[in-house]
Amino acid sequence: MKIALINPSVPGSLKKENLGLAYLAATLEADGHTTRIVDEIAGQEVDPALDEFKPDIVGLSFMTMYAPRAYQLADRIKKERGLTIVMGGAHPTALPEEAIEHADCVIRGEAEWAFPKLLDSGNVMGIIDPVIPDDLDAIPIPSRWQLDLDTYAAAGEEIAGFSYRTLGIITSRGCPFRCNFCINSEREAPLRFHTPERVVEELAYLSERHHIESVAFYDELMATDAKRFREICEAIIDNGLHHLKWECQMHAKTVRPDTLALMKRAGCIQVTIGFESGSQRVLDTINKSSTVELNMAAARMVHEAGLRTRGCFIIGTPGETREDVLLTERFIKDARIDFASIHYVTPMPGTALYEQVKDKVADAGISWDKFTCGNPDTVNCNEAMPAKEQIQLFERLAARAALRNYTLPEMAMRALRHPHHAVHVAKKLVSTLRA
Ligand code: B12
Ligand code: SF4
Repeated sequence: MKIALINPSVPGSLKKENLGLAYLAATLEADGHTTRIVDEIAGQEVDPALDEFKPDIVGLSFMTMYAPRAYQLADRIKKERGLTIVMGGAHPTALPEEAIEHADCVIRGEAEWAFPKLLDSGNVMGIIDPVIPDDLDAIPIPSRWQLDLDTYAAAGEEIAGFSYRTLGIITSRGCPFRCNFCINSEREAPLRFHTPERVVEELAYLSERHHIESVAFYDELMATDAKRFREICEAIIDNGLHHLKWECQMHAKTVRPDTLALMKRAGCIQVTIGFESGSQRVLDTINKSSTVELNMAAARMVHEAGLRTRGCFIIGTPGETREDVLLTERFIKDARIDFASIHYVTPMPGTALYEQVKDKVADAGISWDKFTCGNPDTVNCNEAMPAKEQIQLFERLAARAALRNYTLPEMAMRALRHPHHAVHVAKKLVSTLRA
């Protein structure tokens, strides 16, 4: 069969490759099907691609913010071409009853084995809860060749003002923690790992074929199995791939000085940690499985190892007060976070937080494309502060972080590269800091 796999886009989409679709394309091809990824984010147009490829089936992959675009495409393709539509990805997995209104079939969660099996059955209908892969190395290497990797690599990753030619890789799936704003709070999927051999094979391919300077590890958390993580670092060094600069996400509990030293030797330059808040009360409310002390110690260890910290923080969780936000601001300074990413809490479908406030979300009737995690204009989840005050605190913290995140030469470099964006940011900073 011929299957078109569509990656919908919205204005302002991040230019990061959708590896989920590349994994699916690889397993479908291994099962004898012909696939074509049609990637709006890389600038490809759906209609000419479908005219040329003439698929039997169309698959759409999307997170919540892309849902309106995905539904629009699906309805139009059904009406004009009468093709069978299958949906998957974070949003259809969370809200399958909503998605099936625009599709013949929704597969929830990881679909590498389920999608080909479904096509073989000839009964492409309904909502399917698949058996997910347990042995990750058994999944073929994702068909990255079907993605416009040059566009993605060139979009790059910016670290400390420098932009590196970057592509992503996934070395594990799942997370042992259950933060209430994350889909892992509701998802049953166990932790699974690729072997270091497979990781090195993919890294070598990206380095040789796509000439990347840097790699982004898209794992939710990379060091949950400390032994395997150390083996990956050693394999990177042994295979001469430590010229690649990289960053990864860690939980404070998995940060250890000896591991950090090895990571640095293997090319790591930045560690991302979800500190979320400087208030223990907030950390407990969101089920972070960490303490302020542990988070502070982790940030210090990262600094002492000579690596940069990118800290993620969240504002507006239920019960958060002004004092809690001020503690977060204090934490960012005291922990000497190099790059602070400030997010406004958003009840993303599929999370425990969404389950808590879903009636409010339904009443508000806000379009899913507003659910970007940086947009205070969705639903206020926090009764402890008036929405207006909370948004002001969020914008002030985000503005102060933006000023701290770059040194003056780094700001100048960015302004030269993106002059229009620089003017916009400068105006926003001035108005926010004045308020
Ligand atoms: C890597 C990652 C990123 C990367 C790359 C994203 C990308 N282009 O794919 C980066 C860092 C850029 C990113 C950014 C964001 N992300 Co993100 N990200 C992830 C993460 C950790 C892993 C995704 C992944 O690659 N998994 C591995 C692959 C194999 O799985 P997959 O993509 O889900 O695909 C499988 C299935 O979903 C299914 N499937 C997928 N598509 C289709 C299609 C069909 C037809 C079928 C049948 C099946 C199917 O089969 C695939 C193979 O098994 C997930 C967490 C998670 N566990 O999903 C969050 C996650 C997807 N991200 C999320 C969010 C919110 C964001 C941001 C908004 C965060 C922010 N504030 O910046 C941005 C938005 C970016 C944008 N504007 O496009 C949420 C989405 C929640 C939701 N309800 O939509 C998640 C679930 C994390 C969370 N908070 O819980 N993200
Ligand atoms: S540690 Fe990260 S990936 Fe794991 S549940 Fe918390 S936010 Fe999600």
